[in-house]
Amino acid sequence: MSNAGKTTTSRPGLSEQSTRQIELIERRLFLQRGLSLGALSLLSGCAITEQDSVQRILDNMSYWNDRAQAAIFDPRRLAREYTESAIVDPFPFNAYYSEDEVRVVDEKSYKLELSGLITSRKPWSVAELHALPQFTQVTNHICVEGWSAIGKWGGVRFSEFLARVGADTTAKYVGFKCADDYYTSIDMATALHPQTQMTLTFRDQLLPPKYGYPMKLRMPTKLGYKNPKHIVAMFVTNTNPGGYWEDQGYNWFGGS
Ligand SMILES: Nc1nc2c(c(=O)[nH]1)N[C@H]1C(S)=C(S)[C@@H](COP(=O)(O)O)O[C@H]1N2
Ligand SMILES: [Mo]
Repeated sequence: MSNAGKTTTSRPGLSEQSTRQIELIERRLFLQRGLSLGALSLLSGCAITEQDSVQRILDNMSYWNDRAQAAIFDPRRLAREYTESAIVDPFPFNAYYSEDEVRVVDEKSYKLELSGLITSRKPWSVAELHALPQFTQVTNHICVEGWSAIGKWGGVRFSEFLARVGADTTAKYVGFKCADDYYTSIDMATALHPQTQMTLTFRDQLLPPKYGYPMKLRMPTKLGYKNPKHIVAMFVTNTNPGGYWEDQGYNWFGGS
């Protein structure tokens, strides 16, 4: 998702931030439910006119949505897997910046830092990650910008990595920091889902810089923006760490 070229129509009496949030919500409602904000105000019985009520409605809706999605998430239900003939080529690139600004991480200086509720916090090198047992999956990636694409990713089952480093899997969240300014976080049930992968390869090749070298988290049960690329640090916590787009109004759970 890139902000470039997006215009924000001003709404009388509302700050730019609220206007932007309304636009994000409208977009999501429309994509997910075919609802307009007008329809929502009829349903909720609220005239969406002033700053306070807008903020309250948005916060409550997003919180309600997180709890509802967490409650219906089935940790054993698998996202669909496809045959290799379904792989999209070229696979789309997306980030909050354009492709010529992709962060190129240097293998020699790279360390994956671990912190929070984890017993073995030793940092991991790229080679050490590649030495762990690997699996591949051909799954669909859905971006809220309006595209989806099937790709093939390989890497380490995240639940196995969490067990290996002694993560407290009774904690609520895993947070991620990336080599760019991106950050996000996920619920523990999704972290432990069998298709959640610490991804090291794309189409059987080393993960290219634009798709998140040296490591990204790939979850076919979540929307694109929940899948952090170029992960440099991860931590286990009971305090929701939010995320780059989530903190601007995108739904935190972000299930697909
Ligand atoms: N570090 C980082 N990770 C990120 C992003 C980003 O800007 N920076 N964008 C997210 C979004 S919105 C999408 S759709 C996917 C795009 O992944 P792709 O380039 O492999 O298609 O990466 C996600 N992870
Ligand atoms: Mo996205």
